[in-house]
Amino acid sequence: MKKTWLSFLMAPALAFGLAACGSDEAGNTNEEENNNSGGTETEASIGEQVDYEIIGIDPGAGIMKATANVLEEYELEDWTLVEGSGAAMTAALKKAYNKEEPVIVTGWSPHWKFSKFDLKYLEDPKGTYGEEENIHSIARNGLAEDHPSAHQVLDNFYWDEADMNDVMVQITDGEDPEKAARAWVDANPDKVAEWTEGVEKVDGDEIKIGYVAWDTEIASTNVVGQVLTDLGYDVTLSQVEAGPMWAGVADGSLDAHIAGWLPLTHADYYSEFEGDFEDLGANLEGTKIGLVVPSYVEIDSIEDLK
Ligand code: PBE
Repeated sequence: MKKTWLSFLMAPALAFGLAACGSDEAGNTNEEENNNSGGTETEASIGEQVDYEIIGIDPGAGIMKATANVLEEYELEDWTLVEGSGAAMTAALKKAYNKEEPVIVTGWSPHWKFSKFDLKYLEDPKGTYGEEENIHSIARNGLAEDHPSAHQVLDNFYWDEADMNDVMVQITDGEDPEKAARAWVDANPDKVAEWTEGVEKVDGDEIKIGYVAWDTEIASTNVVGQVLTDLGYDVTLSQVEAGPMWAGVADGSLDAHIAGWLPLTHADYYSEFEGDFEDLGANLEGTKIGLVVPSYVEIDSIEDLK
């Protein structure tokens, strides 16, 4: 009986290519992970396994700065935060996941990766990444006067994680972002009606919305783009980096963005341009950022990277 239980416990560890426990007396059902957290003669530390690399995204993203702070606060001098893009990060995650290899990425929620892969956030006992936050819609000053209908829709726009996930998953499964957004808008007339209630139609007025190629923002921006198009706007979705997105709304070259992660992730951009934009408040609540690993990676906390 005991043997059976032990082999049951051991099977996943072996299947994932992690080192086996050192000896049989580890078999009393508790804390098998202690055998795998580095230090045994056969097991490389998590740092060695991933070359002390954390797979990051575009350098302008708030999560990159937050992660640099994390490396400092937790004294992880040996580690490198690798710059790339949201797409490169998910590609690296997918590649490692399919081979059941360890990988550490900068991750955020909502995100389709949590519905496609079995993942976990590493605990952040120092709270460096901050608490849950919200995504805000940010308009240029004067938008309310120049394009009241668009301003009203942006102000009304509000959805939840499940909505956003619907669109993100479709895109991940290969759907064109515009078509995925169209399908969501067509399938959710009640929600769209809440954003457009009493809003007057226009006749081809041009509106330019900035966004960064983060999966979350590709989804939300395309949805709002479809809604504005239906109201008669000639909509341009302009893909930029995070800094130029905030700067563009502040200098008026963009009419709006709906990608303000606040109060923490974009705190620097917010204070840099404060006064030069209108904060229309949250369009989605309860976001999170942090370090994300596949569940089979046998560490649980950022402190385990030490
Ligand atoms: N993100 C997604 C962004 C905000 C949206 C968490 C990658 C960032 O870090 O700035």
